[in-house]
Amino acid sequence: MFNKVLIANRGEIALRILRACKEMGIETVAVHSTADSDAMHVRLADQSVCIGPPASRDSYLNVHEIIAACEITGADAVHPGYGFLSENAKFAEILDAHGITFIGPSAEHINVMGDKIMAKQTAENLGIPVVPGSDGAVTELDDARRIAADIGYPVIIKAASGGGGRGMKVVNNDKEMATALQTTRTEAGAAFGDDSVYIEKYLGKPRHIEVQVMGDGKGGGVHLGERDCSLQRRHQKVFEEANSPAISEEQRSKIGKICADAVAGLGYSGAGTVEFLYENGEFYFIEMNTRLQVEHPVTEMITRIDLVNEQLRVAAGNGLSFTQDEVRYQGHAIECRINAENARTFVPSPGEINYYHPPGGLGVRVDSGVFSGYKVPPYYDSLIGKLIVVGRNRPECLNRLRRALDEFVVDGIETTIPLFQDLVRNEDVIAGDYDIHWLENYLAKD
Ligand code: MV4
Repeated sequence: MFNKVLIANRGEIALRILRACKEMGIETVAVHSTADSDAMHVRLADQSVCIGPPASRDSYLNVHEIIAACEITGADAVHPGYGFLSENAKFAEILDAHGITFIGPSAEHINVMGDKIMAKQTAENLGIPVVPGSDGAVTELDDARRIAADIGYPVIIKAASGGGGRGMKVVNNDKEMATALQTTRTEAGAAFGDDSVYIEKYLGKPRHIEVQVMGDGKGGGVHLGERDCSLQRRHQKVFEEANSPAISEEQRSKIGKICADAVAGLGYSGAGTVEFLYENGEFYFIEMNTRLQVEHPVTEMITRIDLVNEQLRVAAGNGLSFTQDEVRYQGHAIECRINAENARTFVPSPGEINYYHPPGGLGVRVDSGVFSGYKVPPYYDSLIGKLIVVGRNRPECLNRLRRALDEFVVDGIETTIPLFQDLVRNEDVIAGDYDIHWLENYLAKD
């Protein structure tokens, strides 16, 4: 196992990684910007190194400073968390060249999944069901029209280097195709330096369901069931649950096995998420994320498996601590992302939290680095914590979540807590009856 892990991230995920390291007897190094000197994970780490000014590109994205911090402290591995350098293949390569372990998959797997055309072709070759569409990139209008006629309108044009909702356009008929193809390609070229686009059948009312996978680094792969992340706004997830209220046990093991076999077939190492759109009982692959995700705790709460611990084991060459047969789903878990934002407008609300009191009790987990007196800096995304609640079943989980939200006090700034207090009393949410457009329609109503 590693002696010392450098945590190349901030906020709640830095603390999450630090906790796993401490439980495993691994020393920790926090790197931080000047805006995060008083952060909880910096205080709790064995060592800390200031790597630059507040702007991410000068600190959390500054590869040279991070490598220097590894060398100064003698860290033998880096955990990138999510965001920042977590899906940067170059970073993984540079660490490797310095003899430092990147806690994540190989640079090659990061690269393949970063290109959405390659990712889809790879997924299809591995037997994962994909959205019907073009076989690779489309450049010619004639080809685009022929493919659209084949699969039927509406279709969606997506940038190969996009993902997460960037660089997409829905096309409703042949007349719209010419301008849509042109503008998506131009915009993709400008935004990503790559104007490759591909075409898919547009699914109108899908759910967003993702399967948690892990490669053991020795050619084996497992899955840990799915998460339903359909409740989102502007491609930012807001509320996630495991398991999905829409998926049966048979569907879970069927799609799970397909993903686990694919991970094994790839020789993939570490944690990953296979993202699907789910409509009319069918799964359609859209993307694969090659990192730990924000919403990983809902999977942890129902499987009781520490995903960060497993990432560290795999990266150190020790394999997983469990087999597929040992994965059991117990109860139901829901996560609410607590953002420093107005609960209706989502306008950021940085500043000092003058009083903080998190909820507790049976089945309640709060992953957050904030405390009374903490100042939320204005430079980074506004996630300040996550409330994760587990119950023996979904109704019990929702009852517990209602009571936990009512206990939660964050004074001095605005947060998304009031939105969740409304959502957990909404009949569609209670029934689990929602798709990827539900939250935006709900917010547009008043
Ligand atoms: C789609 C789609 C409908 N049909 N692809 C948006 C983010 C990126 N991961 C893929 N996205 C979508 N791809 C087809 N063929 C609708 C979306 C989409 C979406 C997907 C997941 C979660 C939220 C979403 C919100 C709007 C659109």
